[in-house]
Amino acid sequence: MDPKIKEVLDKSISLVESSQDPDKTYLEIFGKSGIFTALTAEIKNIEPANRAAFGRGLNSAKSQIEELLKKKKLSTFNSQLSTEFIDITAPGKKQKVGHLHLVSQAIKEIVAIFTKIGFSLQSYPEVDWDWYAFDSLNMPKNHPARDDFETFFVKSEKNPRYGQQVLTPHTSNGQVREMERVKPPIRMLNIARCYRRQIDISHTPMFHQFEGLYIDKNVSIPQLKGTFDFFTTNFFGPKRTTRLRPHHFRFTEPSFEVDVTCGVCQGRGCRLCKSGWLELGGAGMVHPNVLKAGGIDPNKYCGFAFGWGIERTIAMKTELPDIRLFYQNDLRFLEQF
Ligand code: FA5
Repeated sequence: MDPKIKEVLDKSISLVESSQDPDKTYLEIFGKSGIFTALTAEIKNIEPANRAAFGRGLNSAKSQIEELLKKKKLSTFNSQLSTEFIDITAPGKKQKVGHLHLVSQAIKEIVAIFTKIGFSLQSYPEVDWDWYAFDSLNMPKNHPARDDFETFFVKSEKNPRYGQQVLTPHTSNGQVREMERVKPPIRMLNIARCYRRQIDISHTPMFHQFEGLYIDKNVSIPQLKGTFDFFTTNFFGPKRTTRLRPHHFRFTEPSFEVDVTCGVCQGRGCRLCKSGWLELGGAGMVHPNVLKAGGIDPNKYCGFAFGWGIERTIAMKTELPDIRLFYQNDLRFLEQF
């Protein structure tokens, strides 16, 4: 063995043997300014003919030192174990387990209820064309909902047929898309995020809606009412019921707003609801122009549609005073559900 290598090897062995801290000793030998590292740099000064033998000598010395360090580390660890007290009966640290956000929990529940009566969940774009969000739904160009103080428009090339792109302000954009996808009978449930320029205790700029669409022959308003009562009793409990109030939407005729009896006063009237009823969302019989836009003959088929806000629906079940709480990411609130 080259005398220089032998010298460094001997020095390293004595460093390891007297070491109290093997990790520190490793650095003294192999670290940036370690004795072995300095020796390795010597290789360029060795005669070319002797370099290979010098290299082999370095490798063999390195393995010997590493092996010694490994043994030293183990023996140091064992002696620490024998002097330190470890209570092996102490309970382990519990990992915090999260859970689904309450909106996701409600979505699962809503899907399960509507699946029981034959609705199937579909998914449609949340950035969609003007055509699907407005025009195909019988909404004229000058409709107030199409103003940019109400809807978020996306900077995009105008499509000659489909117009501009918008962040969907409601899930009704799925209606004509579903009519294009399948022929009647249709029983669609579309759940998605919606976006509007609104924020206060009952409005958030991003919220969720669930949209139902049922198209077949001879669909009637009592079927619409029956569907709401089925949902309400399953979601809110057997004591709650719904009522339809006349309203106006461009894409349904007749149109309604759907109210559910207040959970606090069971419909008698209280401080929260005032009248005994709370508004759930919009609904109505699909307008013939919407059926035509979806390629369905309104003389053969008819149907109903409804669109409700999920955050408000949850707020009505849990009596939450402010739906902005859903999106403040405050664990003290979220952990309660
Ligand atoms: C609509 O969006 C219609 N597309 C509903 C519809 C569908 C009617 C099919 C007829 C047929 P409206 O703008 O009223 O309607 O919204 C429906 C529900 O969405 C509201 O009752 C409310 O529950 C919820 N909602 C609306 N805006 C917000 C918001 N900014 N934050 C939270 N929830 C909202």
